[in-house]
This record gives sequence, C-alpha cells and structure tokens, in this order.
Amino acid sequence: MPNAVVTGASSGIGAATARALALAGFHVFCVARRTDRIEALAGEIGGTAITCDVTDEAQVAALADAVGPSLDLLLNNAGGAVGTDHVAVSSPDDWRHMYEVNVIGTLLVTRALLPALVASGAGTLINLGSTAGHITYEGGGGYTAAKHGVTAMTETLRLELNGQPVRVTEIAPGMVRTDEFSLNRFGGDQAKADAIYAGVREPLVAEDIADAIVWVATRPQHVNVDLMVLKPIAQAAAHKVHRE
Ligand code: 8X3
Repeated sequence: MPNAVVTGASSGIGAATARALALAGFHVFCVARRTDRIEALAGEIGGTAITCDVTDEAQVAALADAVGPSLDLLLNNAGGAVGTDHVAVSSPDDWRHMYEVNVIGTLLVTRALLPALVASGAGTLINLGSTAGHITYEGGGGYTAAKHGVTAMTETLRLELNGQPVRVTEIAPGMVRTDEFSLNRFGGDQAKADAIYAGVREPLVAEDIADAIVWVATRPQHVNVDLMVLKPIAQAAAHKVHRE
C-alpha cells in the first residue's frame, strides 16, 4: 500500500485530502499539532496520527522516524495567513509567523522526508501554495510574501531534484471556503471571515482541492504537474470576484 504524509491534517484542505488519499488507497500519516483531531481522523480513515509542529526541528525529526525509510507522497499543507494590515502598519510578528509556518515549516518537513521520498523510487512532493504566491493584493503583503516563498522553494526543488525519482508540484488555490483559514486570518472574528465569501455563490471547498491533489498524485509517475491553479468560477482574478 502506498503511503502519504499530510501536514496540517487537523482541518480544511489537509483533512479533506487525508480522507481522499485514504479512499484512493494510501496509508496516510495525519500530521498536525492538535492530537485529538488527527487521532479522530486517523481512526476514521485507518491512518496514523502524528502530533507535530512543523516549525519544530526536533518534532519534525521524530515525524521522519515514525514514517520510516520509504515515503510515496508528501503534501506540505500546513500554513495560513494572519492579518490583512497594509505594509505600512504591518506587525513584524505576524510576518515572522507566516514565514515560519508557510516557508520554514515546509522546508523542515521536506528536508526531513526527502530521503524517504527518494528511497521510494517514485516519490511525489506536493506543496500547497496559493494564488497569493503568484499575485499581490492590498492587505496581503505578509501572506503573499510567504506564499511567493513557497512557490520559489517548489520551483527550486524541481530543479535540484532533476534526475532523481521525485516529482514536484505546487497546488495554488484561490478562494476556498474552509472552517479556519479566514477565521485564523481575522483572529477569530467570524463576521469578518464570513464577509470574505459574502455573495459568492460557490466558493471552492476543501474537497475540491483534495480532488485535484489526488488527481495529481495518481497520474503515471513520469507525469509531473508543475503547477495547478484552482479558483471558483466566480473569481476571475484576485480582485475580480462576482458577488450576488
Ligand atoms: C488563499 C487565497 O486570496 O486569501 O490562499 O490570498 S487568498
């Protein structure tokens, strides 16, 4: 049975993808900080829960030990946004947090699990980027900078791994309505979080992204999907969202 590691598996896109990968026949290591959530998920899908903060080197080393010598798929999904302040008044702590979890977390997990991906002889590395890794918008400075970092790291990895049996993909979603992404961004303010999706008939949901990830992961191994951008039909561009 192929195996997969999904970080940020406690909710949203991570949890949906863990479920979808399990349905597609993977044994899934469900990785996140919130033990109760990933244990429930792992129990549901026959996977393995591993409590881990991806920004903590010792915990990531323990994750690699638990996974073992061979890994077929790594989804670096842990990440997120904090705040919508303009650059002129941004909090450096918010920016550090976003760089730490989106970029350094992805770096640490990738470094630790790359030997196992190579050892599988047919590895797949998928980084959860964002449309924010390819455009900028007012109030998004810290998040777009971090996601541009993820895009740069993903492209660099593809170059550096050329000739090795690991393919490298970035999944770049736009507007996806999940329980926590916007809520975290707005510090728990549900009304502000809901306003992001106001009038948008059908924002993407986590299962839409999970579906795309499983498709990427189940192509023949010689097929490398470099980048997949997914937006709801109502979102023609970051600034062009149809609201009813
Ligand atoms: C989420 C997309 O538009 O909030 O990664 O930056 S956006």
